[in-house]
Amino acid sequence: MKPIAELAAILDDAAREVRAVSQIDPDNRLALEAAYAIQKASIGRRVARGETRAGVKMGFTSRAKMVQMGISDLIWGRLTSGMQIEEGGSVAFKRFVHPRAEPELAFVLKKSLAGDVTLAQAFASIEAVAPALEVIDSRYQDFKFSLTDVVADNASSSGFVLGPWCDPAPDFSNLGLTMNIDGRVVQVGSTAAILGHPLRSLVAAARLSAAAGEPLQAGWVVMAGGATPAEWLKPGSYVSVEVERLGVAGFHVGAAPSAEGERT
Ligand code: OOG
Ligand code: MG
Repeated sequence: MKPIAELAAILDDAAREVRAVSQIDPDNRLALEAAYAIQKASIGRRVARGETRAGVKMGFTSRAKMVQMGISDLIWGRLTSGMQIEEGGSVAFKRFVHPRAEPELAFVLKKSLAGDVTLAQAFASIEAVAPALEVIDSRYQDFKFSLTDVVADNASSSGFVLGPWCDPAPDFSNLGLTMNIDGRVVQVGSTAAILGHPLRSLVAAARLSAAAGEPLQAGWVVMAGGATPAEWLKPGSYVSVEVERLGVAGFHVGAAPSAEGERT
């Protein structure tokens, strides 16, 4: 196996240069700790280029996602400022290799949260909740990976869109949601699909990120995980999620470059 820094560079370069690479550990030979070390080193490269840490994303917190990708272990990844897509804004299709979007719920924290916390402690750390979309864009060819591959690849994280921040007090454990592409409903689900209650995803984020020496901070965003399977994105589409009572988050995917010049 190549050194961790080298594997991190392969994945980081693939993301920057928008090209897919071969799986680095198709047979799951790496220790999970080594895969997270690669992830950490690849995010370190982004931070060294001026991005700042924005929070944490959780992966495979719903059955729908586990089934779609064939992996049933909870994973986490690191969010940076460079991954945020402005709500209602536009992102160029050419930034991605083979992007998919999925509807999520996001939290923003008002205080740090670390270790083995209770649901009540997790709840008390939340400043607000928002409807959210995640754009995942695996750096691996054909979007195919082993558990250690996807961990090393920062859980396929590529972009996130945050809708309006809402008071967390009203129960958000079972809110109906739809994902829409160009006005067509493409997925229907509920926030309850996320570990039975999205707060459990925050509890897991607190434990896993503290164990990695990076406890959740006040002001950080935590993406709870996809509530439904992800959908492929096409150039020129408008993608949105609507969560009952919380509202809508959406973004445009820029059109593909054309002969007349590039539009984003
Ligand atoms: C891995 C990331 C999973 C989620 O919300 O479950 C994830 C992938 O599906 O490529 O982000
Ligand atoms: Mg996700």
